[in-house]
Amino acid sequence: MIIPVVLLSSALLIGVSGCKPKNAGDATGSDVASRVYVPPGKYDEFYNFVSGGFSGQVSVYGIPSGRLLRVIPVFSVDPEKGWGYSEETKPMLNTSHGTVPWDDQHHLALSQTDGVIDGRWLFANANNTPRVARIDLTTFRTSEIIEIPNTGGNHSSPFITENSEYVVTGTRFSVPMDFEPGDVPIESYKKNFKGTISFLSVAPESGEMNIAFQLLLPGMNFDLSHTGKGPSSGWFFFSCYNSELAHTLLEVNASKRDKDYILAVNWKKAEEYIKAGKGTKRPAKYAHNVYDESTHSATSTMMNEVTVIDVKDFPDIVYMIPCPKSPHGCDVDPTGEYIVGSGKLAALIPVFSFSKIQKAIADKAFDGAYEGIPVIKYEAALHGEVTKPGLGPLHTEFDDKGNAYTTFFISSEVVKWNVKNLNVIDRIPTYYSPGHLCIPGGDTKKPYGKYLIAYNKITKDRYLPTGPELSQSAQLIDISGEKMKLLADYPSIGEPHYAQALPADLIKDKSVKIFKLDDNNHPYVTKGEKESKVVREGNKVHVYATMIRSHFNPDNIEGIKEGDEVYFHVTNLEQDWDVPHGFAIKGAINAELLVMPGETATFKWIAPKPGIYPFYCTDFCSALHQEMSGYIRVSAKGSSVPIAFSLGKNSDPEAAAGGTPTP
Ligand code: RUQ
Ligand code: CUA
Repeated sequence: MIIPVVLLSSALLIGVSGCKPKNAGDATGSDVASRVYVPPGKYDEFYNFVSGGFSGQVSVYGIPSGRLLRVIPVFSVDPEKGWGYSEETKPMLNTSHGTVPWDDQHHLALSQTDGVIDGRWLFANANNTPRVARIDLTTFRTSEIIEIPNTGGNHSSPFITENSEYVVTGTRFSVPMDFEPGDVPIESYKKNFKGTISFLSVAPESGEMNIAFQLLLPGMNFDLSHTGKGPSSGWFFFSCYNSELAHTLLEVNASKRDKDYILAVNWKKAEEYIKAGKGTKRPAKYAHNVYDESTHSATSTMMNEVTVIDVKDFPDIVYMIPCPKSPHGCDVDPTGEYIVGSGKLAALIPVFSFSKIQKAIADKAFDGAYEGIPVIKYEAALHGEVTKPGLGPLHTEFDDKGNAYTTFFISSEVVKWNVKNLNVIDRIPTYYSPGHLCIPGGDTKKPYGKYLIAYNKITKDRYLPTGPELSQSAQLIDISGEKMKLLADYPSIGEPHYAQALPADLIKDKSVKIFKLDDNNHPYVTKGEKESKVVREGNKVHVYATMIRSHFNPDNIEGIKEGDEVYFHVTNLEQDWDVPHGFAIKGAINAELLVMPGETATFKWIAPKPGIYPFYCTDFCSALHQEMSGYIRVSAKGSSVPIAFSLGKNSDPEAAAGGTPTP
């Protein structure tokens, strides 16, 4: 999140280090306790998918209990699950810069059909090295990652259209385009730096993404976005700051103007131009990584071209709407008529009307142009302003009763207001300084207006101290009545920004329990213990191993030589839910692998100096889990020890008696 330092320090003064608000969020009433109580053995009502910020991952919580159900590895390597450590998953983190093992994950978008969450996929952005990931909600795994060229800081991303036609991303940093020289003076910003918005098509069946086209725009910073719906279907709205086009001390230089803009994009129009062949193909280098559930393996393909439309040449695609003071959140209400812009430094919230925007365009009610893009008159687009709502509005979500809920970073609260009459209805303090908030379905046509979760940036005194670093905090708020009610606090992983949630019933029965061994098309699968083997190919050794409660086959391996490249292809033969096996070798410069039932994963090991190396299963899989282990013998480079592998074979009596090892 981008909050000027000045603001942050005033937030500390107002909300945090100063006086604690009265009624310091004491949610101990029995009524409150029963609202979040999920009895043992019972399921939560909602899945809540929460961005991990600088952890690069996505975490999944149950609502209302606040129980952490899973952390899905996405952009960061995860030794717990072997993500980015197995040969099969390494390609997922490939980029045009090589392997990037980390990112900063801010926003999430659930796939939609007709503006309603359909429970198929979850899209996630990487802010630092621009990428978008698609997570499959049957496996809770990352299935695809695509890099976005011509972009610096993929913040305004990913936002999805009503029928998941496109996932849209906007660049935070404007930069020289990849197809132009990049070695230019930073001072030439105005001339050489450009912004882009990218449209990633989503294949209706497979969900596979492709960069359909990019719009070339002035070098502003694109912050956040939301899709139109209903009447505004076919449009997109982006908040933009730094219309000053500053390239240094943005805290001051990008906050000079009274108003920045919301960019309204007619994406249907843009699509028409693309279909009519009006786009220009430009060279670009970006990775497209896809995980195949049939081979349990990912491939990374380097793409080399992208289609670009310069909006200067097609002026009816984009319009600017003035929006006070560095807009951040840009949120569209469930009816699709109202667009809320949240100026981080503004003392009011402007709400724009889609029909007024359309009328203004038809009437040419423009206030000149910004870098060639028509600027609609503020009043002509405005539905109205929420006055004195709070300080530092950031993000807005909606319920199913015509209300909006906005987070206020500086005054540290969530404010409920009516979208039509713009009256403030209620406010509730948060602890402290919320960024995003989430209402299940709260950015779709169909919000489930029962709970609201605020994601707070500052935790201070909410939990037992844990040294200088405190975890971020989520707060669950009951929004079923007129007044909001605080129900619970719970710590969160990384730094949550946006989150999405859906009713558990929508996906819980589709959750994959095992991978069918019969359908395993991994090139190195071992489908039964009898097929286990060790094969030498020059200095490469392939170990075809199986895992089943509670042994590996083979569990004694000899004939490996120092410097050999050894690939342990381990197949988990189990066909039972919740029986993964792990694999780890002493001294290996790698994480463990965690292999799901029916799956094959590969552990690469450069055989170290001669000796005996134990390996074992890391996941407590049975009463005899501790017995699930084995030995690898590594011999000197020139040794003549033949490849040998076995399970349960009795030892050679002499060697067993401690005799000298065979040379
Ligand atoms: S943006 S709150 Cu990415 Cu608001 Cu974080
Ligand atoms: Cu397999 Cu423990």
